[in-house]
Amino acid sequence: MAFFEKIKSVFRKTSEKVSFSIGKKKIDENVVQEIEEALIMADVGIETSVELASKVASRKFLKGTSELEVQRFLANEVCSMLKPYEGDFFQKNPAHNPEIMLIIGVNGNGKTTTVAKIAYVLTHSGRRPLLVAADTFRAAATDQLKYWAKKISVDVHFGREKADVAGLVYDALKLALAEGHDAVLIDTAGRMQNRGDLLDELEKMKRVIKKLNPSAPHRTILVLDGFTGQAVHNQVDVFLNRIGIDGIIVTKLDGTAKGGAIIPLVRKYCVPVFAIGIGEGLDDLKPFDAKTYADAIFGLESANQRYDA
Ligand SMILES: Nc1nc2c(ncn2[C@@H]2O[C@H](COP(=O)(O)OP(=O)(O)O)[C@@H](O)[C@H]2O)c(=O)[nH]1
Ligand SMILES: [Mg+2]
Repeated sequence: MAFFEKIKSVFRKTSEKVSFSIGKKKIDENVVQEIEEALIMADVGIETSVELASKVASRKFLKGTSELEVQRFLANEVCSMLKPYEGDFFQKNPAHNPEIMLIIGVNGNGKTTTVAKIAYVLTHSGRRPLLVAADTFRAAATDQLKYWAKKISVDVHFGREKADVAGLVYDALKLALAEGHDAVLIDTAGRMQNRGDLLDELEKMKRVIKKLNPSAPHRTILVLDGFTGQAVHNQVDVFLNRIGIDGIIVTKLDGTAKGGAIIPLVRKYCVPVFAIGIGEGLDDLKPFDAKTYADAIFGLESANQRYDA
């Protein structure tokens, strides 16, 4: 399946919600209202939905305008809203050697899987990542990362269950330097927003990283679950305020009907979307492309560029 077809099917449930019908009507207040409600249903958020609907109202479409034309108009608007937040995530900055990435987020959001997917992409461009199992909370978490490391033939550094993670990360960074890894991907425990001690631990980990490399972590990545919808804002608030984040990765977009939630999220927090997760496989992490995303949530055809290259 061509890549865009896949993305379009990933967002099918969202695009079904976003749909509206004009028929032979002209685009009057009722149609605008319908568009606004459809956007809200797809988790685009009230403010952005109202804004988009009012753009349709003030555009003064002629009688006989088709749904398709209005969808194209909306997709273009969404694309320009999101364009500034396309991350250059997979670009290597030569000044960062090794490039240290800290992967954080609530339990079950997809951190460990995402670490494996990032490592997979990096190895394909000839890089040598070291995975760090800094979720020592449960032994199973380390096993999960070891499983992926083996599968993609990359090194993994781990410790005992309940081991002090700051010490573990310190050792891992030393090892990465000694063995010439050009990327270090640190997988962390699911820090529930109300678990102050876990957030303290994460802050401590960051301090240790900075001690060894003041410019690191180069990418603190918050992993979010595409099924969470609007409630995701609470998670971003906590991690942004306590830890700081450089960008987000939204996982599990395959199958969710809440795919619109990315729009109000990035507009509110002004954080880039480094990548999106569209499945459980290693190859299911893709760079975020505003046009592809905007076209897909409106169910439009799109010929793209960043992916097809
Ligand atoms: N469908 C789908 N499942 C995903 C995606 N990313 C992660 N998962 C699944 O979500 C579950 C939790 O993932 P995990 O990486 O263990 O989350 P963690 O607790 O944050 O480390 C696992 O069953 C993953 O296979 C994705 O993009 N799509
Ligand atoms: Mg995990």
